[in-house]
Amino acid sequence: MGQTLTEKILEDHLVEGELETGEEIGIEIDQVLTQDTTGTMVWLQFEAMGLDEVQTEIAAQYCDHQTYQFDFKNTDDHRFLRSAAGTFGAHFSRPGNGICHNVHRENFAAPGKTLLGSDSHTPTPGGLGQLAIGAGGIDITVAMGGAPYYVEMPEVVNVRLEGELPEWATAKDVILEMLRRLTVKGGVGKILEYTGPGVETLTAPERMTITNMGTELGATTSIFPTDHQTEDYLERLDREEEYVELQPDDDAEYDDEIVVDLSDLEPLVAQPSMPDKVVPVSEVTGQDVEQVIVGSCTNGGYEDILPVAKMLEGREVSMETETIVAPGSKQASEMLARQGWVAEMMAAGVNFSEATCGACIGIGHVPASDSVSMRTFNRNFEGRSGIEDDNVFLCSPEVAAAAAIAGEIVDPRDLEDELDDLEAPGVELPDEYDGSKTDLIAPDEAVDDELIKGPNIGDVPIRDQLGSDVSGEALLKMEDNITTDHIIPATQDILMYRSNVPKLSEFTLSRVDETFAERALDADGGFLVAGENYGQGSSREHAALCPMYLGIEGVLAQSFARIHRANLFNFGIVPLTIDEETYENIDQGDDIEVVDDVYDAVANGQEEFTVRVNGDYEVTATLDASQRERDILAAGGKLSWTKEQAEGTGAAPADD
Ligand code: MIC
Ligand code: SF4
Repeated sequence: MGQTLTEKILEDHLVEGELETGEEIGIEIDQVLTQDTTGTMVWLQFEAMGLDEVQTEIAAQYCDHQTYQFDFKNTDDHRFLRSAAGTFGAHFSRPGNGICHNVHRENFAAPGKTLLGSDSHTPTPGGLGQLAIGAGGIDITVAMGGAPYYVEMPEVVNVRLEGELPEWATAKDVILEMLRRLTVKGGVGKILEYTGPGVETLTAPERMTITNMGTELGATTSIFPTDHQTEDYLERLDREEEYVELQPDDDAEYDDEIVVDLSDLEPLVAQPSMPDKVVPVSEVTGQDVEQVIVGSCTNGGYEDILPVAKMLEGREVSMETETIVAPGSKQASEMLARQGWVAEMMAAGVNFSEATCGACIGIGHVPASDSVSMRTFNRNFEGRSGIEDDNVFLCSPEVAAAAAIAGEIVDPRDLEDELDDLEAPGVELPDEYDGSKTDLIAPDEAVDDELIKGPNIGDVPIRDQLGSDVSGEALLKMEDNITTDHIIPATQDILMYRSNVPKLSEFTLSRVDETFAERALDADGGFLVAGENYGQGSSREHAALCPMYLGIEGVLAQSFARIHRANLFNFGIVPLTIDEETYENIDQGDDIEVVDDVYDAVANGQEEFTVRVNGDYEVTATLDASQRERDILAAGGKLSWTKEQAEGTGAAPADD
């Protein structure tokens, strides 16, 4: 039987297990990336595990989320990260050099290699044939220490692309169409492998828009085969020697197939406030737009901004609409500036920003109350823009530019009919990506050789071994699709405490219930109850670390998002699955008691747990976990487990 491309790369990196769907596999990691808001914990954990040198081929530390450094705590984080990269042997990308995924794809992403990153959009270079997975920080720490990464072998789904995109339809519309069809949980437990004749019609950057936003489907990752488009992109980056031809076998067998005919696509938007609320832009035209932002790791590349610049050339943006362009990398800004496009955009009324995540997580450019913001980003979860009850639409750069010109949501095809000389800009790659590399510091150029910790850099909390009795109040009951932005928001006022868990914990679930953190601390233990897809979104392990710090011992949910589920194990919180009826019957404030000896049951492979509610009736909850996950949970989390192992064997700490 032939192999899928996913299986080929996994087989090349397999160190444990078999490539059978649902089985746990261990794979070797070639590259890791981390960024400023997850990176501080990564390096603190690296230090706490007694590791002293990065073992992967490439490790890269980016400073991209909070580059404005509103507070000395952000700047201290960046200084600490530079010192950690220097001390332990990672590349360091300075604040302002760009978003991790953009800078990584420009400099390091390579076909056939594995990449693990502490950011949920790590799958971006899947568009270059790299097998790239997002994970929690401590998983990155362990992989950087040279240990394999363990993951349940996902289903591999064939997404067969046919036809060719018509004018004004873009790569963003391909992934929005996938979200329309599959929803934000449709990709959980799956790798989406793109195949078919439509693939070669897409340039590598377009493919990376699609793989980037595969994260919003909940997919483990997304990947494209490599071909002349991949080679062409690497050549323009001056890295052609890294090209490898990678294709699935002709008789590869997939777990499922989805067919998307590119020729049928039209400009789409995701309406507020979920990336899967997708409709054709033509269905929502006429709404006033007060803000347009082009940027982010999904559509912040040179190739995304150039069409906007072309559409705005010689025009002015609407008086009612503030238009911001925030490039994904400094290289993109520099090239657009040298070619005169930045000046064109400025003359048209664009506010040209530094290369940063910024507004994507509500840091800067917070929309006005009761206003519509059109963004080329990947997430529009409610409140993520920095204001509750926001109205954020997600769209392609072309739809965003059309809205900036018209001052309202408009179908760019109608705008083309209305305006002289407006035509579909299409996709154009530069002859060469020739931006300077001044802001990327290689390990052999490191400026520091010891850690520099400002007063805000705290210790890594560590939990004791799991107890036999796990009981307490259902402290909070939540609905479906609770995001990590609900659990630990990433807005400016909160983000600066990412290296200070006691302080950060005060904000835990504050977007759902302001009293939660205090109640949890007072209760000294307890449960969270949630519907489907609990913890979707970001990779931030703080969404498990902070509840752990507050004493939360278990989460009862109908289902969990992949990265967050792993983070719960990594921080010693028991993730139990319940059915819909049980979810309906449990109320906030109920007394929950797991009847079994939890330590024994977890450690010894028990799957079904008896949960007594209010001392009154019993329900069943399930723990579906590998033995490795059970051992980690029983030890009180990955850090305790790693330490236990090191002490037990007297050997250097390692993952297995
Ligand atoms: C996001 O897009 O939500 C973030 C901010 O990039 C997060 C990482 C973080 O919370 O630091 C992610 O996607 O993993
Ligand atoms: Fe940054 Fe937004 Fe991309 Fe997250 S999704 S890495 S915040 S640009």
